[in-house]
Amino acid sequence: MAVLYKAYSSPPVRCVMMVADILNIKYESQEINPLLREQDSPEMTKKNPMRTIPTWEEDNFVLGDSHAIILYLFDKYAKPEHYYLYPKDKQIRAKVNLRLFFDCGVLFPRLRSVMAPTYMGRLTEMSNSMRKNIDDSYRVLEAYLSDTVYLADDVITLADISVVSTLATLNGLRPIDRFPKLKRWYDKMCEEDFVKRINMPGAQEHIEGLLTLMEMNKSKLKSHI
Ligand SMILES: N[C@@H](CCC(=O)N[C@@H](CS)C(=O)NCC(=O)O)C(=O)O
Repeated sequence: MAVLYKAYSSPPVRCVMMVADILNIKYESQEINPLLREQDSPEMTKKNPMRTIPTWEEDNFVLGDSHAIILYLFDKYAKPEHYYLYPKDKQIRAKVNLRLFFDCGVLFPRLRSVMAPTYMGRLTEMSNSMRKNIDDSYRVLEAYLSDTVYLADDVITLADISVVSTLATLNGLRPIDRFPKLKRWYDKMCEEDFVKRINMPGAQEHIEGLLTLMEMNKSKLKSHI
């Protein structure tokens, strides 16, 4: 059986879990604690040299990066009733790809730039430049929602599932309220059963964890003055 190396609070892990749920894929979970850097063990480094979760292992084949994983899962497991997730139309598919690259290359790294110093005990609150960078990426998503109900099409695609996993944490740190189309899209996504069941509890855990660590960092840094 396939194995997903995961921590439930991780946005890209939640993305893979949602796609696996929609495609009805059974897998075993192997918990990895990124705070203890369990992803750095020699065994995990061999499996995924990027040393990140999610990591997917199946039949001696190992894949890192949620975006690569969900495309693989779609290729391998999607049945005709799932084809809407990654439409055959070349231009819509290109739009899905663009949004996936945006999440991978821009949106998630902006969240990660808050996560990493928080975990390292250095961040007590988000800086202005962090807030500005996050707002800039919200502006891009707002523009992507100009012509379609969802991010790449009028139906949910892999792009929406990828972005909602990152956004659910970001929204708890920097609310999207000033971006009306994004807010409408997010509220609609939050009505989906798989988002309610899989994404939101993990996101809540992630937000609370980050805010608690920021508070702890404040007291720790104060006591060093
Ligand atoms: N682009 C990657 C990002 C994965 C990632 O950075 N995951 C975090 C947890 S949310 C992680 O493993 N961080 C450990 C590290 O970067 O050292 C993906 O989509 O899977």
